[in-house]
Amino acid sequence: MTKSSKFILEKKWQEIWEKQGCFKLNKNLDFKKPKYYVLEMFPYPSGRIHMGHVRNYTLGDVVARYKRNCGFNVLHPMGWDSFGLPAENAAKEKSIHPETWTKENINSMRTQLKGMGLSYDWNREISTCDKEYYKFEQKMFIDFLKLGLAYRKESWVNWDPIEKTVLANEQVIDGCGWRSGAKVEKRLLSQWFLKMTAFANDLLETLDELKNWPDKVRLMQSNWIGKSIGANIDFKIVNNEKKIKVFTTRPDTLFGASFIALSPSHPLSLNLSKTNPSIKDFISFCNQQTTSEASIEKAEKLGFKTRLHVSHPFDKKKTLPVYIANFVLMEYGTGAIFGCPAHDQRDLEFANKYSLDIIPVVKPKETIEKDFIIEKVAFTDDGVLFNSEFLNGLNVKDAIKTAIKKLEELKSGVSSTTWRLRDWGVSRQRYWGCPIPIIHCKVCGIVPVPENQLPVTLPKQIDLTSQGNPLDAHPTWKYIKCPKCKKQAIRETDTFDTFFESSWYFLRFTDLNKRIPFKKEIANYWMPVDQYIGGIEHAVLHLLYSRFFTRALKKCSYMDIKEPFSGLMTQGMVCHQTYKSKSGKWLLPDQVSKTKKGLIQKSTGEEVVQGRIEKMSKSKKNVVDPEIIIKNYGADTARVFMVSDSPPDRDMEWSTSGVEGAYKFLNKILKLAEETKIPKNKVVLENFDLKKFPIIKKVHQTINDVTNGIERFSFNVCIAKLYELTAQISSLKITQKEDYYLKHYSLSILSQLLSPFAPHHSEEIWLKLGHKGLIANQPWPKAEKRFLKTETKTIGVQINGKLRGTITHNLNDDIKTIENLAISLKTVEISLKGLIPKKIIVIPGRIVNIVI
Ligand code: ANZ
Ligand code: ZN
Repeated sequence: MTKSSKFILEKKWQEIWEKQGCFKLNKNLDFKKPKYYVLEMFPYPSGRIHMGHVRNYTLGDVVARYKRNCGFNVLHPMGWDSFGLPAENAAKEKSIHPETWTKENINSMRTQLKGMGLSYDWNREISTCDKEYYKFEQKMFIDFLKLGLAYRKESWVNWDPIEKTVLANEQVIDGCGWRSGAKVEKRLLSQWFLKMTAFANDLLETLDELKNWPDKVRLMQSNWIGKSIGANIDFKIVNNEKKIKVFTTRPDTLFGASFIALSPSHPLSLNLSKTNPSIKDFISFCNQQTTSEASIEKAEKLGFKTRLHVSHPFDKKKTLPVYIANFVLMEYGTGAIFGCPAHDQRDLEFANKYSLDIIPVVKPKETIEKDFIIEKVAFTDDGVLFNSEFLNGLNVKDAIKTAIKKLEELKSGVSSTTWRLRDWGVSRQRYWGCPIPIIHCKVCGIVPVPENQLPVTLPKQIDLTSQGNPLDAHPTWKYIKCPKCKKQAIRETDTFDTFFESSWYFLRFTDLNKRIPFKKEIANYWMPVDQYIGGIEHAVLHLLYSRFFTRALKKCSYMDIKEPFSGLMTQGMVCHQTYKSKSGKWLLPDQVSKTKKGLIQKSTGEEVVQGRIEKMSKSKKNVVDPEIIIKNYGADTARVFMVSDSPPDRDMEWSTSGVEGAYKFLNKILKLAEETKIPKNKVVLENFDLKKFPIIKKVHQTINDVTNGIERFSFNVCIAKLYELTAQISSLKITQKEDYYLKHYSLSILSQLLSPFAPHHSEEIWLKLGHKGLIANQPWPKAEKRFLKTETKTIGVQINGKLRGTITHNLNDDIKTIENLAISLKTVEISLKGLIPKKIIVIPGRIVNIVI
């Protein structure tokens, strides 16, 4: 098959699907049928699709097509995350309106996506910059405001000096803006916040229930939410009635305390600065640092010694000096700490710099007291308490409990929990975003825009070259009459963080109602998303915001589901070979040629260094344009190769030989179908002697393997199994009429199993084999047990890595069956002593490990 005819073949099927409305959800959907919601993270309309998109959407499409064939009502939509800074930048560079730029990009990307043969219901396409979309989130914000889930506060914010806007903590990576890479500064601004912390505990605890999420993402979210259990302790200021409240996770180390440190933004620091210019200078110096924890961790620990002292809660004779220190954050705990240099690395660095006492109070069990000296490295492990009166001899855990009890008796402290999670600052000083529906009135204060005046839309005319916030600089837009007192007032000129739009788009897809964001019953039916697929870079940003948002919407009675995504797959990167010239410049593959002497640069003849295989990126010149691949080889080739190389969650290497391989494979099946005669009569499988016709077993084994493979996201295994079946079919010898029948039968099943991966070719084969109707509409083939090989294997069962017995299982048993076999072993039962295992790891045919 020539390359251009491949293009025509694929186009033909895309048109047929579209004409028949194959993937359009029925208006009168049967809600009694089981549902399956497959969603890929929607793209930012940058202009062209890249290989990361191709991988992402192929993965989703395999699942969506498969689930449709299995009889589910499948929701598989696509849309555009279309607000954001690049549109403003393009507007500045090319003098084109952000809206025009965005719409043009959407149009070309939609065409590209359609060329991939993805089974989307294009009737449900949404674009978040469309007022028919964002009008609903303006209403949501007002509802949040009513319930106290949105509020305004003046706070220190992360300021990105290149993007000239505020960034949320989640958007600061290693002290730099997540998009611009600029060093982030601190600024005091009045901002809108969403009360993420209201759900901190639930966001943390429900992570355990998200069994179909990667462990690493759950761990990242759990760290991000950061629950810390400890105590708040009051230190009384000497010669003063006031107290300083500190938060600590280590009240057991109180006898090792040698100083108190306040955050530069602590009210007491600010108070002291009023009468002390040196303190004032020190505080403003600290404010030039960024607010991100990572950079504070790395920066030199600096302090300013005040004249204040506090008394020790357990030892009234002892007093501690009070410092103001740059490493204490106002936003965490109480904004003040007690320093225990022996057992905290930061405190130790601080103590060494300012010659403060280092008093060890916890030592390793075996070490003798006088041999235990702390100089440069703090001791932070568990051990035995000493130097600590009533705590002596206890381990850390017990000492913490005892210390808290004592503090509570003395009324000097209480147990307390602190969270690392902050509320989400959503104000951005940008034009191309959703306007925040608020009016500031001198008389009435903050007034939400009345519902009948929604949506607040952006002014078409805008000068984006002005400094600062473009909406604020607009000559007329912000002036408006106050809806309450009718006096002159001003609109909020900030727009929402664009993560606002992506925090609920999956709900909008369930029902594109004109009047309301979605009908409750319909959202309840479709939600949660059964399989969400996207990049790991969103592990805390988008995924946490969405988890918050659904909870907030539930609280406002929009629907009844709190977790948005029950299954999550984070796909790996698409990588490719890189080349470098002798002088170290990146080279395009086209600039390199292979000679006997090795690789040389075509233009200069100079030697070329073969670089590493790296993530495709423009800067490294190793990008392959999907459009060219699709033009030359067809979309099915790209799709098959995308999944055949490695499991979806791993990085994969793009290679020309791999693409060629997929291309040949598809052509081979097509050719097999062309040569196959369509049998006249139906033959009954039961009548075949399996020994004489081993292909029957192979077909059913393959149905079983591919089905399990898709369910487990082992798409690469599916493709390998399809290769095997193809090889076996093509080696069939046709000697009797049964052979005709069996070849036709096996190819028909093969094309069905292939159809989620290579839908166009499968339709063509299905047609060539004389079947009626679209393959996309066929029920998924069922493996008949009696044809499956019942090979068994004996494997070891371990508890915490120790062998406790063996079991024998059928190779086609599912994980649950093997698990049950393992835990019902007598020896295992005895060792478990009634405990419920934390985790059971089953590798069929290899091993079972029970973790307790
Ligand atoms: C005394 C102490 C002794 C501490 C010791 C640690 C070890 P996590 O686990 O992250 O919650 N801390 C408290 N508030 C702070 C703030 N606003 N800025 C910077 N540091 C702060 O950490 C809790 C510990 O971090 C607290 O326990 C406190 O130092 C410090 F041997 O108190 B600790
Ligand atoms: Zn007013």
